[in-house]
Amino acid sequence: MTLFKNSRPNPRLPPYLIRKRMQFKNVVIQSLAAVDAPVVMSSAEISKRLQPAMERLGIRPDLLEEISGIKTRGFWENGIQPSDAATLAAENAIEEAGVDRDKIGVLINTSVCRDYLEPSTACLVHGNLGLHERCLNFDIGNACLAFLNGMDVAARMIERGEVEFALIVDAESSRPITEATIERLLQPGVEEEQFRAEFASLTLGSGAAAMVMCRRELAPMGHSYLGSVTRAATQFNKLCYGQMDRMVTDTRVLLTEGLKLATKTFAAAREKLGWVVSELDQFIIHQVSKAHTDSLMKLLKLDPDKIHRIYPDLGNIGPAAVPIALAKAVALGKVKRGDRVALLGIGSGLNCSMAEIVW
Ligand code: MYA
Repeated sequence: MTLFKNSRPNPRLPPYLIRKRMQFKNVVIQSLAAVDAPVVMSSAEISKRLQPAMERLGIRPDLLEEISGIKTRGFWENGIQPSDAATLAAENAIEEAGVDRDKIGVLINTSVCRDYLEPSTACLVHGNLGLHERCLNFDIGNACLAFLNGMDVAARMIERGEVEFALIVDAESSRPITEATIERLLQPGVEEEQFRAEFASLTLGSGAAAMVMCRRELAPMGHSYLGSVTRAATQFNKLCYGQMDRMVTDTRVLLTEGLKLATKTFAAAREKLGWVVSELDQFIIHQVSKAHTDSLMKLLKLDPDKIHRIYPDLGNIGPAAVPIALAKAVALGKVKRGDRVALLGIGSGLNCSMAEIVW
């Protein structure tokens, strides 16, 4: 899915930009593309495959779907690497932007999943796209938060005049970890403790996203990126850790401490970005599960109509979740031109960032 033709200038930008402390005056989002992974895997199917283990451990069969709220997630076809999916999303975003690819000055890949430990996924995507030799390319790794970090780094380079156009990409592939987790949990010696520790791995989904950002004068109809705030709580850096085939999560403490950090970061956004809950039109939240979304909504007193949920169909797609949720909210008309949109990201570590755009 690619998005939006730039058709009208942004009507709501000037008055309130004057009021607030903007970090970026010259940065816009020119295009955004989201690609769904085509192979649908339901929670019912995963639970069916895990039935012998769940029965033996006395875990109710509907737990995964009922408690997490995740009905399905996507997988890529076998053999599709993260760099392939990221390239696909990037091609869509470049086409939508209509940008000459030789003018892209930096490519940032933010995927958790990767083809190899080295080289970087960014350089595989750079090569696939045939970007210019002058185009800087690198990965940013920060768990589920990296796409927001990528946007912020790109924005700094654009604002400083170092590059005109930046491309941020992300692609996640949850098939390997889901398959490996199911196989492991079916082993005869597995106890409830291990099942609980690996439960979160079953909520992961696949997908890809790409965004072109540039200097405002190059895309006057673009969507303003205003800035972000971030907070860290790295005393909790072992609550969720993983490899391509195994992730271990303390789901309860992660939820509690994640919410505390989100509250702290939201307070920073009130202070630095001038946020008032009722004045923001849409909240694009990192998609973890029903429990996380409902708790955050209650805590920050967010209007449920202002939160677009993609986890029921797509699961937790890591750093791709925020750009994909934004793309889908735009496509559905939930985010309209001129809307003030809060991007709320959180990642294992724990790190939390919140950014504002004016669509
Ligand atoms: S890291 C990935 C993290 N992903 C997850 O943790 C997803 C899975 N977790 C969940 O869906 C919830 O936490 C669950 C608990 C459902 C687990 N294994 O009242 P409860 C049973 C098996 O305690 P809740 C990332 O994305 C329990 O026995 N079963 O449930 C980045 C009970 O069963 P029963 C389990 O606390 C960082 C039932 O569930 C487990 O509401 C994200 C209900 O129990 C388990 N491990 O949910 C940071 N645990 O009914 C966090 C419980 O039969 C962000 N059960 O007695 C937080 C803020 C959100 C966004 C912020 C944006 C800025």
